[in-house]
Amino acid sequence: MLAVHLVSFFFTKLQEDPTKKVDRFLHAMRLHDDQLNDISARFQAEMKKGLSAESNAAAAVKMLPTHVRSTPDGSEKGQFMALDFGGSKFKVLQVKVREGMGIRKGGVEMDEKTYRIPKELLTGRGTELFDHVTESLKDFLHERNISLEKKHPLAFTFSFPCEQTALNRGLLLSWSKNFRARGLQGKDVVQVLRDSIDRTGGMDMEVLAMVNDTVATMMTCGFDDQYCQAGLIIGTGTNACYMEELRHVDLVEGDEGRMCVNTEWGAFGDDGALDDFITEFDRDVDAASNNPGKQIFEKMISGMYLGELVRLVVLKMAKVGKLFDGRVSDALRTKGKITTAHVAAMEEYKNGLKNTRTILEELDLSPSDDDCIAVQHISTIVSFRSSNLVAAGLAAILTRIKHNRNRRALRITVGVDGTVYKTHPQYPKRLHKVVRRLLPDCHVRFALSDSGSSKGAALVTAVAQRLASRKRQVDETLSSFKLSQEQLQLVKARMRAGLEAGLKSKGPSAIKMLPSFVYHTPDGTENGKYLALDLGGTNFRAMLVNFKKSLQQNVRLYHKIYTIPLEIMQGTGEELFDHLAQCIGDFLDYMGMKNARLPAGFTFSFPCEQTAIDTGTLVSWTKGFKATNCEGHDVVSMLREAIKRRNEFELDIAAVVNDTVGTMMSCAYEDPQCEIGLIAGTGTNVCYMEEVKNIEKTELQKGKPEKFKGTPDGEQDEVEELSMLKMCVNTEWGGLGDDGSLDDIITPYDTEVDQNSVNPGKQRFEKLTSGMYLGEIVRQVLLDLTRGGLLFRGHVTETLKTPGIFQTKYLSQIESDRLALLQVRSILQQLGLNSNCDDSIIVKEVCGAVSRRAAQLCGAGMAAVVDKIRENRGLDHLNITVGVDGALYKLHPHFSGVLQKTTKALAPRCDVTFLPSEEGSGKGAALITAVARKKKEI
Ligand code: 0WK
Ligand code: 0WK
Ligand code: BGC
Ligand code: BGC
Repeated sequence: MLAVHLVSFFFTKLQEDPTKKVDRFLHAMRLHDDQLNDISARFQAEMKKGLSAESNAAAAVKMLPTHVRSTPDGSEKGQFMALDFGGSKFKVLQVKVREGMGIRKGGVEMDEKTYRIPKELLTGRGTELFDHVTESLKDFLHERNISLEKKHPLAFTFSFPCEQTALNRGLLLSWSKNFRARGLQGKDVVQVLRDSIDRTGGMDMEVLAMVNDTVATMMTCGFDDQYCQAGLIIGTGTNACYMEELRHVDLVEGDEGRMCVNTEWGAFGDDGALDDFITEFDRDVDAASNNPGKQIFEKMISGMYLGELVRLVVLKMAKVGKLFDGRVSDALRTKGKITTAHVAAMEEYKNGLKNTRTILEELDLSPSDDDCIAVQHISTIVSFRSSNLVAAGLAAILTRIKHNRNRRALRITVGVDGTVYKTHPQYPKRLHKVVRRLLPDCHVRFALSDSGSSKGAALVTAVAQRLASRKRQVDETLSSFKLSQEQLQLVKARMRAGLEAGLKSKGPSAIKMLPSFVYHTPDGTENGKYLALDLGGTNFRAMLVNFKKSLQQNVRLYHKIYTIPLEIMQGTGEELFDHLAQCIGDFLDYMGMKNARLPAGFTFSFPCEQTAIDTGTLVSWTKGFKATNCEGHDVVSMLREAIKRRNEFELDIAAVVNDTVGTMMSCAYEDPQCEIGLIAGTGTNVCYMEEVKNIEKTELQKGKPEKFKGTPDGEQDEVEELSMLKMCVNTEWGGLGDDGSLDDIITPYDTEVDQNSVNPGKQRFEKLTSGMYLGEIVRQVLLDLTRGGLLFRGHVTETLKTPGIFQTKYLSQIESDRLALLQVRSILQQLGLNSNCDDSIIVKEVCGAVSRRAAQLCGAGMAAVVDKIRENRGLDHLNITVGVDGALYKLHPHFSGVLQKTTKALAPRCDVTFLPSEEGSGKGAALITAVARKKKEI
């Protein structure tokens, strides 16, 4: 009896367990965890390669930026048409998303219809394929009585690798799966769709977003589960996407926040990275595919190929006599005869074996039970390898997310879709199990996208719509800051008219054109020590300037800066000048020159009417100054009295100059061609050397300089001389527009700033162009955009309502190209403004629009000045230098460039060199003082 058992045992032993035979035959396909971890590590390396700008071009795994920057945040709403193209089914849908209610709460309604795609179109002309798509869309509209007139936002799920530069722009890199239509590779498929919609006609669609099916699947599941940060398709094809840190996505500007990356992992291995895992069957599948060498990873995993893999294994085992006693049928030899659906059927719990027999008999085979077990096991191994490879890829992605977020443990949800995952009985369980085994410290949840990806596509479109409408509204708001060439020409003409009027009219003119009594630029003979006092826009500066004959052109300077507290700026004139006197005292003390009784030049950066070089009556304060009892008074006397009151030191104030004049002189010391001084700082202003004969409003002629007095010989050369005589005129161009001449470009934001200023109605040009006001204009625009819900989620914070909170220096920082949006956010943070990435982009845009207009307006003004000088001198072409100072010109990243370009464009017959002044206007004031003293000595 025992003997019988032994024989039958060995016989069965001999009669080997069919699965063992298959295990051995397919050992290369049975991957264990080390191998999976190895594949996972390889894929992580591929991801890095794809993300980095240097190695992206050569990378097999393209890591395509999708421009989807956030998963759903519940604010999405609207009605959308959607096209779901590229999977096994082509669907046209209408999706209705209602505000803030999750899917479970029925927040999204979908109405869909699947349309067949005739086989020939898959390999026909691309335009014909898209026409079929748009004709189906039109048919759906008809069938569902959806208005053909109304403009419908359209969400386009296109499940092929596309290089996207925006949500609604994507170049097709290559077809995959069973699509091979001609003439579309490298084309922007969104444009191709638009053209096809126009060709089909009779409907109005706005294609707002194109997304990959993985992205749409992530968004669909993300609507309900905020942990959903990755999308996975295991269908006809396979692919995955996830939310990557933007700073790692080199191909997209900005490193703030996150962006969804479509990995296109189907191509993993196209560069040979998986060769040691490729089996002969994989090679056969690839060789017979319509894209050999491509999508290697996909061909080991996805539904389009699993059935074929099983067929080839069964065929091979049959050929070598390991199945069906070596008998092979034509059907078994025929490509595609075993489908992935067959594989799934073979693996069904209960009916798996029965299905296997049915399927094999349908292939004209007559399998034995063992054959059926073996073939079923082949299916198991092939599909098991598929889920294992997906698990390895997913493990790589989730590990990367864990590192990105610096987490020891990660809780995440993966949105999944695709026929293999949905219809293969064992697939999901196997996948989940292996993923959790490979990632013990990750809590991974798989969310099945139960209604396809179009919901997600609609959500992306909702975001795109919101972003598009916000951009439209922001552009509209900023359009009033965009000045056309014609408008700038007009400003130039009005500036010119204002200069002319200011030279003529004795009475008040918008542009005051104040004579400075500085007749010529320095001639380098200046010598000695001078004290230069400089009351500018934001601070007071005392400076010791020492011109040493011996040191060619070499000037020694020592200076100290003192702030002017607001209460002093807006206190009494006495307090202001006492404060200046105290600062001077401190400086002289610091220099040990209290008893030096130095000759001093006083740079006073406010409009002063002068009748001589050492007197100046303040016409009106500007730039936030409002000290009382100063306007209409001689600022030199007020300073002298303050010094006397202090009774600590003495000064010989020999000259008072405007900071533009001081700046011109400082720069003329370096470049004799410098005959214009420009300040673009807290305030804005320009001076230039005007022909005395043109300064009609004053009896200057009568006031001809000493040296001309009484020279007996021949009036002629005197007249000649006189006509050649020039004097520097402080234009005070800041006043342009005070007569309403700029009302057509002044925006309501400017009016608001002017109204809130200490000198409403005054200095209108300055309030459009200078540092004191640009920040306020930006704040007004940001307020308006926030009230419109376009910014900071519509939260108007106290901070945003605080005048002066947005200093102009922030503009310079925010607009610097080097500064990433991150820094913009931190500046906003410092201001107590919580912003997201989109907010930062808008803030940067607003700052850019405001500063660009300011620079253009100054450029238009400068064009008027240089053209006037050119015409004064009857020149066809003028070469001239402008000495410049001011924080806006010097520190703003774009201001000076735009100003120069605008001047060039509007005054093409003038070659204007802009020379930033090194030591401010102090040296200039000292030079003028030196000249003034010399004259006094004569
Ligand atoms: C259903 C989605 C579609 C995606 C498809 C993939 O709605 O966007 O392309 O899943 O699975 P497949 O149909 O290729 O099996
Ligand atoms: C530096 C000059 C000073 C002038 C100032 C203007 O020395 O005279 O007032 O530039 O620039 P702000 O300080 O207003 O930026
Ligand atoms: C395509 C992917 C797509 C995947 C799943 C692949 O062949 O390249 O873009 O996401 O199939 O449909
Ligand atoms: C003043 C000018 C000064 C300019 C630049 C303006 O507010 O009126 O006198 O030159 O600011 O500081």
